[in-house]
Amino acid sequence: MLVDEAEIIVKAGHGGPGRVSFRSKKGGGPNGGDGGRGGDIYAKAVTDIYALKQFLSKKICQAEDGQDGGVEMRSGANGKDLILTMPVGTFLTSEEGSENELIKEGQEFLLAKGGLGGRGNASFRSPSNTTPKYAQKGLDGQEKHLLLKLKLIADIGLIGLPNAGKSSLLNEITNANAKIGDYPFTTLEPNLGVLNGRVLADIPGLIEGASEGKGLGHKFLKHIEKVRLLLHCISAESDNPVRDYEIVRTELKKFNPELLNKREIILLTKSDLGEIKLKKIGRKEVIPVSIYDFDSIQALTKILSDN
Ligand SMILES: Nc1nc2c(ncn2[C@@H]2O[C@H](COP(=O)(O)OP(=O)(O)OP(=O)(O)O)[C@@H](O)[C@H]2O)c(=O)[nH]1
Ligand SMILES: [Mg+2]
Repeated sequence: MLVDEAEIIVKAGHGGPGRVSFRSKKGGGPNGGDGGRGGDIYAKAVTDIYALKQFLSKKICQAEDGQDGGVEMRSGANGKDLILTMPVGTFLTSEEGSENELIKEGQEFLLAKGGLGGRGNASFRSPSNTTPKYAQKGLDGQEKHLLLKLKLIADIGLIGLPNAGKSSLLNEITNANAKIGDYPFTTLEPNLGVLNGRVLADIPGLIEGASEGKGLGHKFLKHIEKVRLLLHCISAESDNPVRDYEIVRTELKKFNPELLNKREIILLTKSDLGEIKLKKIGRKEVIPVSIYDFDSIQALTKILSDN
């Protein structure tokens, strides 16, 4: 199951308290060491698109606290940092409104800073007070409430009504092994495939009223907000392909009008099933394609490799 949203609380480590202690010999000066720093929490981008799954069972992510300061001026150990892996394409929003995005594999950034350790009594020694009897406590680590949203960074997005043959095409032209069904809403979560280094995303079919929550709704359109090319699939079985096209365009517009400005290639899928009369929609060419027509699949592969 692809988890594309999660809410977590990150708690960086608390700083360890400084120590109050004195050398054992009579009149010995203060020798309490400083507490260790609390561990920081970082986000790190990985290519595993399933990485957000870990947060289903891990809502509170806590880094280690710093250790207490020791005697003989020994500092407490710093708390270990915690690195949370998240897929490339994750958007992070904090409750206070700060935003961040993981765009490249290996990228890291700080989510929550660990608290400073407290100073031990040795560090408060001064000519006017040679036997300080106090030490600092150590500071709280930062705590943040974060919303994580995965926007898959696909290059090409397959869109269309349910049952238009999107997943079948994805399986034909990429290494994907998406589920196919002769009924609407076979695809319940996005499928990804790769063609010559380009990532294709196949999302669940859209229907009229998706913006009001019908069908699987708009939830998945965020995955294609960043693609540079849309492959709009219309089934040759349809009584009214132009209307099918417009239904989907309307839903795109309601989600984000900028989606309409993306380059698109219109495909008339399942072209083996009907006589192909539709050549254009507006000024846009319509390309017939069938998973049973090898030449048409090859032609499509070529078009996508050139685009
Ligand atoms: N004859 C023929 N049937 C096809 C072709 N492509 C897909 N189909 C059939 O059409 C049906 C729907 O295919 P899918 O690929 O699951 O369609 P989809 O658009 O992904 O559907 P959703 O995930 O529900 O949105 C299946 O029964 C496929 O076997 C084609 O080129 N020719
Ligand atoms: Mg599908």
